[in-house]
Amino acid sequence: MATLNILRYPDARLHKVAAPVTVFDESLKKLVADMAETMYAAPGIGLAATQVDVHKQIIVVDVSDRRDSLIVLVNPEILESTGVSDIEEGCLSLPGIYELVERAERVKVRAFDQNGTAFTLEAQGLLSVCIQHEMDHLKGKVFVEQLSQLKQQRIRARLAKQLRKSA
Ligand code: GNR
Ligand code: NI
Repeated sequence: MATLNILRYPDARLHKVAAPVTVFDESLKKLVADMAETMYAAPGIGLAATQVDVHKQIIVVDVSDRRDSLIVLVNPEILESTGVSDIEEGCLSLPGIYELVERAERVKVRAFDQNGTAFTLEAQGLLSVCIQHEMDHLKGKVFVEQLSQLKQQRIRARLAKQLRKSA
């Protein structure tokens, strides 16, 4: 197992659109294990393959307090979404930035696990928001891009300042 490098916003590779997984082989299982290790080490509650510069539809999520409930979603699809959730989001690709994003409160998702077994999942609350956040990464979207231009400008200024301080 290995921890992977997480791309930081702004990086053009975060805007690549992920392709569906077509082969469920050992290399997929290794990538999923490395993504999980990377997410737990960060620490984060989710990670999309896009963030580690792999442009395939693969997500790992664990919103449990004990960090023992890993969910792997390959080729996820939203079947239903209802309600409106306002949960403040963070992102490992934008450390230190937390913002409210409008999301559905509940989603019903169909996906495959790393073995190629299909399943459906009904999620609400933080799990629902996290899955929607990760699925946006697979489409090449970062959560701050849903905010007003003014807020995005402020975030870019904050990130530039962080970068200058760490230099
Ligand atoms: O660790 C993370 N926390 C989080 C909090 C609220 C909503 C979404 C998230 S996902 C984020 C990890 C990450 O960047 N995933 O892409
Ligand atoms: Ni993210």
